[in-house]
Amino acid sequence: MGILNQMPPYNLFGLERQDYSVSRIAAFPIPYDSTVTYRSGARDGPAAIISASRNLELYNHELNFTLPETFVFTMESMAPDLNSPEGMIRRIEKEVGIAVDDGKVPFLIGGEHTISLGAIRAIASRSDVFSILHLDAHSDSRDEIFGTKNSHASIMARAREIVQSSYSVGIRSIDSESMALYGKDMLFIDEIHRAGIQKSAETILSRLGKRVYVTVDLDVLDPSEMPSVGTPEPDGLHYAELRHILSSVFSKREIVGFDITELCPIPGIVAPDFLAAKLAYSMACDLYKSSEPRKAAGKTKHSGKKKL
Ligand SMILES: [Mn+2]
Repeated sequence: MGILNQMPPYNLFGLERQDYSVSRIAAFPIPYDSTVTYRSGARDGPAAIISASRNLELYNHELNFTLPETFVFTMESMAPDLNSPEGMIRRIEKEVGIAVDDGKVPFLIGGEHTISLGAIRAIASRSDVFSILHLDAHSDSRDEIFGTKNSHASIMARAREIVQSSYSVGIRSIDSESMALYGKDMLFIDEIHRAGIQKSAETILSRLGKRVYVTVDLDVLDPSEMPSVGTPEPDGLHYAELRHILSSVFSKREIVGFDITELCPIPGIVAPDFLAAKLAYSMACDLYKSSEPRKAAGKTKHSGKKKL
């Protein structure tokens, strides 16, 4: 029994009712940042997003509806595997796989970008083909860096080995080798500036299959709006532009999973944390609007309180 005047519960969006069995989105907070190459601290990202999200209105003014309380279920934070990035990716793949088997759409809250690979593997091993929409300032296409093939700088190199199509958007930092190999599968920030956001969103849709995994590295945004990232790059997308792209993709494609990564909170500067929380909320609302909640598929394996 709780007290009468209590703060919203500690989960994504501070939802009063949490019921895994009827939820559509399984949100996985993953406080992991072992392979970052510059400023660390993305391990604090999930807590900052959840804290900020508890202070958001559940009424969505943009879409004129209120997100149902049970649509999103927040899992317990996943413990990091400090042994190796590969071990961490395997752990994420296993946990996310259980949720996918239960008919959930996984939503990873990072944490560094490496975590996406666990979800991409889990979904790929269970389902038909899907495309990856990769929103990022960096191409993340290094085959290897600092002795590992599984770092936040290599996630798209690994993802391309798994899925048949991917499209990277907002790119403005890339090495010449990756440019030669994969440049054709990228929409660079200067191209977006020239074409405008509406036309760019159409181009993005034309490059994606029917089913899409969406991965957001927050450094795709301009550092003036999103300074709280490990490796900021000038001249990024504005929040409204990112929202335009995401709402167009969520409304016109089947979303098999999505993530928000690389929030690296700066003490005392909370606006970026709220931006990330609002982005998470908007994506959850987009998913609700675009698909009738499916019936929970058969038996439920995750208790929702599972400890590793
Ligand atoms: Mn990046």
